[in-house]
Order: sequence, then C-alpha cells, then structure tokens
Amino acid sequence: MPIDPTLPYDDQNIFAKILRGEIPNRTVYEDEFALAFHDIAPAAPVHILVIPKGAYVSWDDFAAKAPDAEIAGFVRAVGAVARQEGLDAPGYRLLANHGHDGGQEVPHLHVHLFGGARLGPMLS
Ligand code: IU
Repeated sequence: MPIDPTLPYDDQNIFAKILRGEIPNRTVYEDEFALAFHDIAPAAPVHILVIPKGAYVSWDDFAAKAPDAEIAGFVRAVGAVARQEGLDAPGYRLLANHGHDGGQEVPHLHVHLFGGARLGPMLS
C-alpha cells in the first residue's frame, strides 16, 4: 500500500526498526550517514536499499529538511556502496520512489541500487 508522504515521520516503520537493530537485515555497508542492506524481495541480481540514518519520510522530506552535511554524506554513501559492490564499472541504476504515485511503500527514505545485469528500460 503506497504511503502518504506528507504524514509526519513514523518511528515504528520497518526501516526505523532496522536502523535501531530491532529487526535483522543483511547489511552490506554502514557509515555515519547511511545503512545499506539487501532488499528482501530482489528485483535484480543485485538489489540493495540505501537509507539515511536520519528520520526522513521521503526524498522530498530529505531534500527540504536535511542539513547539507547529511545530504552530502548520504549521496557519497550511495556511491560508496555501488563501488564496494563492484558496480561502478559495469554500471547500475538508482531509484527512489516518492509517495503514492511513485509507489513508495516504506515511509523512510530509501534509494534502490540495482545491478548485476544489463537492466531493462524500467523496473517497477
Ligand atoms: P518502495 O520504494 O517503498 O516501494 O520499496 C520498498 C522496498 O523495501 C521493497 O523493494 C521491499 O522488497 C523492501 N523491503 C525490505 O527489503 N525489507 C522489508 O522488511 C520490507 C520491505 I516490509
């Protein structure tokens, strides 16, 4: 069920629980600004979610409210995950679903990192 991205941050969302260590995950990368882990329902040979450590509902919430250092740290972390996983040379795709029409289902900003194959024109 897509979320309403205008609602306040819900600290009981699944990714908030993952960040607090309350729910297990397959972590591939962690730093001051971001956590990255394998998606439980991969849509590509490599499908990793990268999430900021701060409490942001969506891309818009993050872009509007996050301090510049957090935005820079998160963007660098996404790149670092892709490099760490060996995707920088063959290539990869980033996707952030925002709100109802974007199909966002978890109300904590996440960037999908897809790779490991020549990807088709779109992933839903
Ligand atoms: P979306 O952009 O909000 O639609 O993507 C949510 C993703 O989170 C989706 O690819 C799920 O498979 C993934 N996911 C997960 O990795 N672990 C979970 O416990 C849950 C969803 I719930």
